[in-house]
Amino acid sequence: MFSFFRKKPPTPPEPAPAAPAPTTTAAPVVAPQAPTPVVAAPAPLVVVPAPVPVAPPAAEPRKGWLDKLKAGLRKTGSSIATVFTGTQIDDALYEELETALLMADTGVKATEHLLADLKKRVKDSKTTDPAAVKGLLAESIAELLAPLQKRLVIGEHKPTVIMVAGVNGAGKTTSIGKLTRHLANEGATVLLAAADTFRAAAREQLAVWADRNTVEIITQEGGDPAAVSFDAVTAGKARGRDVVLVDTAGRLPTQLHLMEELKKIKRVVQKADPSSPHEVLLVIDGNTGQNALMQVKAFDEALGLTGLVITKLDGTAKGGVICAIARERPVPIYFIGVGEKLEDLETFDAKEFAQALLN
Ligand SMILES: Nc1nc2c(ncn2[C@@H]2O[C@H](COP(=O)(O)OP(=O)(O)O)[C@@H](O)[C@H]2O)c(=O)[nH]1
Ligand SMILES: [Mg+2]
Repeated sequence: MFSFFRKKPPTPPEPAPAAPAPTTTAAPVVAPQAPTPVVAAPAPLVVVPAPVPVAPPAAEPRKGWLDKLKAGLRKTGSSIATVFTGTQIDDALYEELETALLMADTGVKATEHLLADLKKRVKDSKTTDPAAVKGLLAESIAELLAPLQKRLVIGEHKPTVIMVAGVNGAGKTTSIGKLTRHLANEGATVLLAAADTFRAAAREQLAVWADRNTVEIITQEGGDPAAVSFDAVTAGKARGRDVVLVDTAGRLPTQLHLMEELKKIKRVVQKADPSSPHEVLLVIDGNTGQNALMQVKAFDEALGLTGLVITKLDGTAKGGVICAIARERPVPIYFIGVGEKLEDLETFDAKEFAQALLN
């Protein structure tokens, strides 16, 4: 297993906050309850920077991942790559490339940018070989995507509160499950808030993914999602958990009352911990195409997104939308998913993605 997160050494303890007023009378269900230690560990007097490797220590897992990513992006990339199989670099090549990029949901603005940038690169390199142009395009895409490459940091706040939003079926719960396992494997204690209170199955789905020994779930069937989130953050603080992950119900940005509900969750979480939520993630289905950009804009305006998780990049023909996001609403991509298994979620690497796309 390779490191997924960047851990910051804990900050010195803050003064104890005043106990917040409960927002709900119904008691939350806590399941399963981890045994409470009899004696709490004393806070370290000297803070030593945690020697956690940021770079993946093993090359092998990353290679396996890269193969999966390449296979997943084949549908998006193959039509772009065929543009470079001819013998000449001419207007026809650029026109074909424009069409291929647009078909891959790269969007007009990012397509225009990539074409102009590529022409400049071709001119500067003085190449006459179409195959070399493919390499230049990969460089151009990698440069466009570079600002989106960012690591999720945990350990700066205790708990690090991460709110997760998105439309129905985007892969929120699955991604939270995968993240939870990775966090637990790295020794972080996780508390999940099942704020998708509409569906009983949502909690069970989370529980299946969670490592039952190290993960607790705060849930309340049919309850108020904001109240559940409040209880989870309060419990996370009281129990000294490293991360609180808030799973919310799916919603479309056009469902204004549901977007208001999300804003309320964020406000109420802030009451439980004024520095939180530390991360607000939007999970996007990689097959969504141009609509993904609209989702990023709408959720960003409502919540102020700090990061994205792009799922289902296995077999999508619309992977170009990441370029559109980079050009028009550059919210960092923390993770990308290429399947339903635990190992099918990885950190986003701009260069790797660009190369996988054009391979
Ligand atoms: N192929 C594929 N399926 C995924 C991926 N991530 C999630 N899924 C599937 O998408 C479906 C919806 O996921 P879920 O987490 O319930 O979505 P939610 O409604 O946003 O919580 C499930 O069948 C998942 O197994 C992925 O990266 N690739
Ligand atoms: Mg869900």
